[in-house]
Amino acid sequence: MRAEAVSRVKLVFSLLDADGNGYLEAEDFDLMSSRVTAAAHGSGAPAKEAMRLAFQRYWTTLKTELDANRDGRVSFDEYVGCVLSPERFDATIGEFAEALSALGDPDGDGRIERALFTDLMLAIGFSPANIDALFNAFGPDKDDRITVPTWSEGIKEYYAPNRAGIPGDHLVAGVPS
Ligand SMILES: [Ca+2]
Ligand SMILES: [Ca+2]
Repeated sequence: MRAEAVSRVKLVFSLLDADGNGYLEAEDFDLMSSRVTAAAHGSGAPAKEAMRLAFQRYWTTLKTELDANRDGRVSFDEYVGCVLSPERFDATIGEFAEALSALGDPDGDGRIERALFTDLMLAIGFSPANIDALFNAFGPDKDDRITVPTWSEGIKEYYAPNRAGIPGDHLVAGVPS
């Protein structure tokens, strides 16, 4: 497992842990799900519902895989072990990536504008400069748009334990760990 991959998921853990108590709980996912769907301008109810279900599955997978003592919470060490294990997390993150990238393309033309991408990523909690750097690394077209698969694949790659030097690393740059 690469240090870069650990840094990437450490950042996501800190963003998901909305109340900052050092553990992920069901409430953290409810809160994040509400924030992201509220930022999904132009998306219809089915796309938002798919996002809500994807957040729910993200949490259910963690809980099922990790919470052996059923105390309803997941620590960072437990989290890393699960999300950076493709055999445990691939299907879950795949569904999540499809749902989130779909919110970026409410008009269904397959392209995602920077403004909406930024709003969705701000809702998750990433910083503006990091979001911009990531969008640039995705190679936007002349109209400053990226494709839906570019984002979706980028999300899955973010959780790949052995990848480094990828666009997703721009989200971590300059963030205190
Ligand atoms: Ca928490
Ligand atoms: Ca579009």
